[in-house]
Amino acid sequence: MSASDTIVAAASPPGRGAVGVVRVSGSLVPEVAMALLGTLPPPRVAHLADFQDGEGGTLDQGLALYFPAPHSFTGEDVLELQGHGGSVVIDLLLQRLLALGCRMARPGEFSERAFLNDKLDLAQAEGIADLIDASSQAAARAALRTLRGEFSARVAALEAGLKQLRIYVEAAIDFPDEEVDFLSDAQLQRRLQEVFAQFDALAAAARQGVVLNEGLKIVLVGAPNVGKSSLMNALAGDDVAIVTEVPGTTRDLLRQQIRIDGIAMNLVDTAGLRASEDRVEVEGIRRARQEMAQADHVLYVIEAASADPTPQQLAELPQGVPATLVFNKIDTLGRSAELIASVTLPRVYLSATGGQGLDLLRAHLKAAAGLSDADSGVFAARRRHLTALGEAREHVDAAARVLLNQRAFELFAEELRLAQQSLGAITGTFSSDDLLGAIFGSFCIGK
Ligand SMILES: Nc1nc2c(ncn2[C@@H]2O[C@H](COP(=O)(O)OP(=O)(O)OP(=O)(O)O)[C@@H](O)[C@H]2O)c(=O)[nH]1
Ligand SMILES: [Mg+2]
Repeated sequence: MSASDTIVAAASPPGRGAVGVVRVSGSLVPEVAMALLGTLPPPRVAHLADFQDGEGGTLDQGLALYFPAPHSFTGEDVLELQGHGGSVVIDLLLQRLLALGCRMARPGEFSERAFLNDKLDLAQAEGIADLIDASSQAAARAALRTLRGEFSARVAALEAGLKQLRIYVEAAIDFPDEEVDFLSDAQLQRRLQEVFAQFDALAAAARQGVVLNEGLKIVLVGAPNVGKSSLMNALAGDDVAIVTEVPGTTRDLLRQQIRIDGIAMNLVDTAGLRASEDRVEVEGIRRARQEMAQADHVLYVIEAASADPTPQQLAELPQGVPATLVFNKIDTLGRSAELIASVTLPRVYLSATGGQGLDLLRAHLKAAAGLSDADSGVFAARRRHLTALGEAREHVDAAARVLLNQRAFELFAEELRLAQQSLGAITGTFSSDDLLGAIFGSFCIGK
């Protein structure tokens, strides 16, 4: 499969519709247009034509749009055919185009070509997929901002800041006699602080973008029988998990997506944590721990009648992941529902089966998502972007350390170079074929 192949795919969804759109991209486009339409339509003008079957017959009648390279979505010659939206009609058209030398496009291949031809960068291409997959208006608006390059522009600003810093320090390498002056230069310190502030602001914005895009991963953990599965069912409003009075009921991870005011929450129910000899249960507990470590938020469920968890029990919670203590089964105590949010480890008192306090938990989770109500300025982002930002920041951290502690200018410059490389992974300046394959492979066909 080469990028010089001419590719074709239906751009409209399968099934019946008023209009079916087929797109062709590549160097064969003029030839294909001549054979199919009997003419090469004027550039960028809707042209009504018969789609010819090559044996004197007509497959369909519709509009043809010709976008000559490089002024097209992919940057190549593109022909867009708008025919009638029936699956047989579209199939016939695709067969004809394949017979004319085109091949079927892989998922995301049009966008991939647009990326390879510098029509958009990687973050923008991901914005396209996120716009198509958007499950709320806020998510769609955020994806559009990314598609328009707002995220990329912020990354570019950060890259420019790093470059300035590097130039500044490279001057020091070139004029070693002035080393001391450079080091004592308060400006350098100030510049470093500015870069860190830029990093933090961008990471915070990107984190909101990830939440809008992918939702929050919320993992329910706790001892057996405390009511984790009951809580999962109550939040989901459905009997997704098996509930019994037998401790150790749940072994597999159970996943269910819910929405709280449009924000996706990906709930994961897990096996109760305890020392067990049972092989199946031990594996379940291992998975529960693994899942907990990757959570955006952990709900640590305990029974309202039991004492507060011991420091030893709390030590099981992963470092750096926000957690909430959920005191379940308040109905057995006749206690009223309550949310205590303004503490390091917030508490919710509720009853999963009775329903008291569930609204408090929902409100708490929504607040934990950290999305400001006015979503202005939020752009869609993905977890891989956050990872890349984190890596880049670590390199800048390391750069600052070697400079201030060891005066090692070469190491400093090297760390900055690595930081820039990490940032480049967001927009695709530095990206492996594997990464590109994974990203574009998740797109829909025809996009
Ligand atoms: N009274 C009362 N009982 C509850 C409540 N929530 C759960 N239960 C009961 O507690 C028992 C255990 O519930 P599960 O949801 O299976 O508990 P779990 O934490 O998932 O248990 P494992 O999967 O074994 O770890 C069941 O008999 C539930 O009906 C509640 O709010 N009030
Ligand atoms: Mg369970």
